[in-house]
Amino acid sequence: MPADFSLLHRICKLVVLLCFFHIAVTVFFYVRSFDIPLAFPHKRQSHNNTTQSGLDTHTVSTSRTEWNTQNEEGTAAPQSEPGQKSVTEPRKSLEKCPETSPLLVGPLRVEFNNPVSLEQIKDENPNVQLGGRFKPKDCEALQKVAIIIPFRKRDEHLKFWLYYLHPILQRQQLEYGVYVINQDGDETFNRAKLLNVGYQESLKDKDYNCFVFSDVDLIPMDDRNTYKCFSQPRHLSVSMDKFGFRLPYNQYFGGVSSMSKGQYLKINGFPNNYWGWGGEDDDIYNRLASKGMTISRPSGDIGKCRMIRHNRDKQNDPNPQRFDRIAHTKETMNKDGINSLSYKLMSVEKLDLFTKITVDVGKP
Ligand SMILES: *[C@@H]1O[C@H](CO)[C@@H](O)[C@H](O)[C@H]1NC(C)=O
Ligand SMILES: *[C@@H]1O[C@H](CO)[C@@H](O)[C@H](O)[C@H]1NC(C)=O
Ligand SMILES: [Mn+2]
Repeated sequence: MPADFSLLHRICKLVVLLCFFHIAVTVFFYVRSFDIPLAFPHKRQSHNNTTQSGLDTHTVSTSRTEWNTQNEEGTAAPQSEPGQKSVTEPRKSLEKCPETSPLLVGPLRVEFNNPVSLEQIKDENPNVQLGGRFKPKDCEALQKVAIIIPFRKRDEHLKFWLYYLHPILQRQQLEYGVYVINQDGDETFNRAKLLNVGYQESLKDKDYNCFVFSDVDLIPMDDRNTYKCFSQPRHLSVSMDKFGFRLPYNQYFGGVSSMSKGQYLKINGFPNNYWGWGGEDDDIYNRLASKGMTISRPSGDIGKCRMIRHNRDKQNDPNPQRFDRIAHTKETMNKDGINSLSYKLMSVEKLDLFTKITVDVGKP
């Protein structure tokens, strides 16, 4: 009898212990998934050990409150056009689109298991015009956005990008064009220079007032993460699966970002001399900070995105000069940028779902 009782006692203890363990695990994962900026409140670029030179005075605010207010502000800087409504042609002028599109659906499922074809994407997006252009039918878009994608030999990724992004961008009621900037030849890749080329070439097409710079392998997981511009430069890919849905460091500006024309010109565009992987995004951050700008971001939840897994590209090894370069952004940025850009245009192809611009950017 007493033996049975002690056995029961032990089982009970075990059950209680298991319960505690379960709760602890649940709480741990709940807290972990909670939010990004609280994770590394004071470290700067520690994971790839860059040091910033003298530009540190402008810390990016990551307090929750500021993040949220910046999230809410939908107002963009790029209002260069006079806002006068034409009285003479009332039938042509549409109402402005609302600040928040009513077509948004929120979180999206994104996966890369089944390949997609250009035909299929075209059929599913009948309103996308030649060159990958779109504007809403029923209202006048608040911004004209050029989406710039630096590219070389990533056709499979591009298909997924087009498959996911065209429907999202249309639901966001943007007037937009997709520009794939293809680096010609097999020299070392130069992401930032390709972005400069995209800025310059897209403006030959239309008077865009906002530029979104996106890697080809990044797909947003929520359509409330609007691909438009804000009163401060915007970082859109804030919680990538690659980094465990966290921001790797507060100054991180890689992946997907947006800038109004004014913001872009204020920093003289991007550096042209970062050959190979890494650092160019930190240089861009230094440029922004040195001009007194801060980074606007969506919340970690809305800013979730997936990266298509891949091996490192050939001719895109880590750039050994990058640490030295980003230490001198402040001295170099005025002479190296959109004002010193030179390249050789090889071809411009207006395809069904995007405009493909092939360019020779030279070599290191
Ligand atoms: C960090 O810096 C040290 C010394 O400068 C260098 O040897 C090391 O490779 C760097 N680590 C990374 C991840 O870049
Ligand atoms: C540091 O790592 C981030 C994220 O991988 C990358 O975007 C950035 O270019 C790196 N910076 C340097 C200097 O290597
Ligand atoms: Mn990638």
